[in-house]
Amino acid sequence: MDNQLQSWIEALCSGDVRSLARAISLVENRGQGAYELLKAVFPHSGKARVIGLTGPPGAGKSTLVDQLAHHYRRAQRTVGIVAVDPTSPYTGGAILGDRIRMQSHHADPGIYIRSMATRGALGGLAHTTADVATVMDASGRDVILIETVGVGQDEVDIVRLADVTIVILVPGMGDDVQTIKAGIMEIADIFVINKSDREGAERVEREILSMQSLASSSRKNGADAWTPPIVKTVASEGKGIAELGAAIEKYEAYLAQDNRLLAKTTHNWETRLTEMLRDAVLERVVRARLGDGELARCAAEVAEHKQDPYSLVEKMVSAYVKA
Ligand SMILES: Nc1nc2c(ncn2[C@@H]2O[C@H](COP(=O)(O)OP(=O)(O)OP(=O)(O)O)[C@@H](O)[C@H]2O)c(=O)[nH]1
Ligand SMILES: [Mg+2]
Repeated sequence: MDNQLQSWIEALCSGDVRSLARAISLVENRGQGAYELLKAVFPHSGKARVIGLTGPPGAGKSTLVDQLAHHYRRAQRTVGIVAVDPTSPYTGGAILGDRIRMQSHHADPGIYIRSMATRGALGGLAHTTADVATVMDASGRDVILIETVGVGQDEVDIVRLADVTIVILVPGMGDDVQTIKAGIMEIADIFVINKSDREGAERVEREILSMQSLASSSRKNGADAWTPPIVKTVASEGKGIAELGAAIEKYEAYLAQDNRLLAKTTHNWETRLTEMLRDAVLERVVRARLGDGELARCAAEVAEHKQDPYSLVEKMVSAYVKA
């Protein structure tokens, strides 16, 4: 490792915010030396508590993250926030809103906020987010909060990087609870019903409870199985935050037993390694075999049935991967 990189990493691991910012930018842009940095940083990571928050657009995720950040700061714990800015039209204006809301932290170096755009990331978003979290972790942040919009598989994947996954729902979603349950219901370690000041919070709670009872009767749960608790919050007023903090702590205690955290992390790494491998191979093949527009040309040939896709993929891969 060259000296420059070494002193950069030393500064980063001692908590220097400018080194952290530089490292995150490099990792996010996948700039030259990004992997070198990640390799060097990884051994210093693994100490932070990573908490993922997901839920539909506008559910109050940023407000809740903001409140949780304050909650942990009161306990003298340092916080890193990764906000994945969705490109969805719903949230075109929310990014600015996030910045304004999060300004309340700006005076506090104990909170470091980074927002990331989902734009243009080809399958790499989950990795980039994970890598940014790793860098924050290595820099000594005690708690890392990751906000994503839980509407698609990508977001589910991102949240799988977390030790604790919080799924946020709001009243008035109607049948939406049913619609989204397939994607994000199973990943919740804790449910939050935010905007509980609005009508219908009880109804959402009932729906979650009935889904949970369905799930537990169809599954052979051990007596020690975790049933995600439901916490009602009014994030904009800071209500329910202490209860949420307590629910997180309870889940952490659960994870600490019987090697559960290690088992969970191992499971997460299995998924991540598979994805990393897939991307690495894909990148090699794409970069080596396919020049500009080549993939589009191949796609056109397949679409016109001039080529079969099976032979095509076989040919591309076999040139680089020896059987
Ligand atoms: N009534 C009410 N409004 C809330 C509550 N929590 C947040 N809000 C408001 O809901 C709006 C959206 O909040 P955000 O925190 O930006 O929601 P978000 O889920 O981060 O939104 P996106 O990131 O755009 O998906 C804001 O105007 C908040 O002030 C709550 O508990 N009750
Ligand atoms: Mg937000």
